[in-house]
Amino acid sequence: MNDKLEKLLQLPPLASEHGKQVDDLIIYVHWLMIALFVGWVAYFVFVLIRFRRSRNPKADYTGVKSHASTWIEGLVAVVEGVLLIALAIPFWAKAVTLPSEKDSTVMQIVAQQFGWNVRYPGKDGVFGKQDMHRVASDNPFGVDRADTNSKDDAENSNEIHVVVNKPVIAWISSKDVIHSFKIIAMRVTQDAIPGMRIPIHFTPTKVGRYQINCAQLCGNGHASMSSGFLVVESQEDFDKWVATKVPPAGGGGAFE
Ligand SMILES: [Cu+2]
Repeated sequence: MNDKLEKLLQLPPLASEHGKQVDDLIIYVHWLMIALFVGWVAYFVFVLIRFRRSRNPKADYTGVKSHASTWIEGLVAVVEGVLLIALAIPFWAKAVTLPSEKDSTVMQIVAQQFGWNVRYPGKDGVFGKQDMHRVASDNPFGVDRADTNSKDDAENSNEIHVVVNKPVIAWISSKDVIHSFKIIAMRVTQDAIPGMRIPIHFTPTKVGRYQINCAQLCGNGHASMSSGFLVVESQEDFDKWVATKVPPAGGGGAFE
């Protein structure tokens, strides 16, 4: 039954571990909406016939005495309560609990008008020092290039690579206005807000190339932020790629 509704809703391809739960919640909410729609339409038709003019030439000032509507309202509230307490809240608790950094692909993402910048901590697993006064068009992360820890940090724009079946922790921020980092296939969306670093996590389950979208209208070039891509690949391919994205020593970084 759920599969049928899933086909009818034409949910986009799914490539992350938790995404099934998102889809299930969407489907359960739709079942509730279908039940409400059918109920309301049936009631509407019943009222049109039952209280038609020819049968009720004079207005009835007493009105309805039955308490059926109260019971039905109570039932709808119970179903909504179950969706919220049994599904949505535990799901949210999971969404805000980060996996261990050691077992994850960790990255920072800074959105800007109009694109996505990504930074990885490199082999040492430690991000180099950052300072907001260093933020510039060629240094969206404000990295202190002289810091030893930043020497092996990798940077790139508009293409973010991750490892298949390995959790991803991404710290989302923005350089200018509010953007929203959204990858439909991963079922993740997070606003990118200047001055805040907000972590998200997900585990990609299928190798492939997935579009990144900006889900907040952020200016003239908003639509062009869809030219960002998430590439899901093997650990081996990821290691090779990340090594090519480490700026050369003495160089100014990937954005110059
Ligand atoms: Cu944007």
